[in-house]
Amino acid sequence: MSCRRGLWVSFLGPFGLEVVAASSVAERIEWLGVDLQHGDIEPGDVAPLVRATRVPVLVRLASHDGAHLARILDTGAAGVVVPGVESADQASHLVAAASLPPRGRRSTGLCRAALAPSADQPLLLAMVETAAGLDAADEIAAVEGIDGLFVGPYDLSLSLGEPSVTTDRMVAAISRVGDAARRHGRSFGVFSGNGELTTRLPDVDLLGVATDAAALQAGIA
Ligand code: 3PY
Ligand code: MG
Repeated sequence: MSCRRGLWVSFLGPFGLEVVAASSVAERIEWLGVDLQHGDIEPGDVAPLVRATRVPVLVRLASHDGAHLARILDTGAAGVVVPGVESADQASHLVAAASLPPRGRRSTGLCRAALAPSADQPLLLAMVETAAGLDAADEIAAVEGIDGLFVGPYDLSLSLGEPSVTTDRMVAAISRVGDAARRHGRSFGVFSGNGELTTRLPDVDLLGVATDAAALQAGIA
């Protein structure tokens, strides 16, 4: 997969996404990360956002709760990004929640996902953003049904006690996660939001370039 650039959405509504789609760089935004962990978006906002855009929507969940995960997949989102995954056991629990039988125990029903073409194979991306997650990156990537590892460098820098996301140790840690993903044939993503970090990253499949809030602030400035 070549590098696909995404915008992280923490407060925009459907009209905001239409404004993004009408911007001069719209064709360079290839996916949206809708954030339920931080920011101002509630689970009930997700389906209208999915409807309002033509690009795939990856939803960052608020927790590992299986019912929460399944409800979000019911919206027809292209996938979920699960924060703070730290073990193969947690990854297996997420796979079970995200997959229909026989692989998992996700229930089927007449929901929006049943009408959407991508509904059968939503992506399950595990975030690596703690020291424990970093140590477990290889075993998480090895779990069948995990489609990719996605680094959260800001939490990871806090967990590792690093003063910024651009230190050599951070770049090495992020590369380690990328190596684990590649070893198991998984996708590799990073939220960056930092130009210097972006230039120092290894090859990534999914690059979170900026948040909507940062883009608005930069536009105002
Ligand atoms: C982090 O850097 O911790 C993130 O979760 C980015 O979204
Ligand atoms: Mg984080």
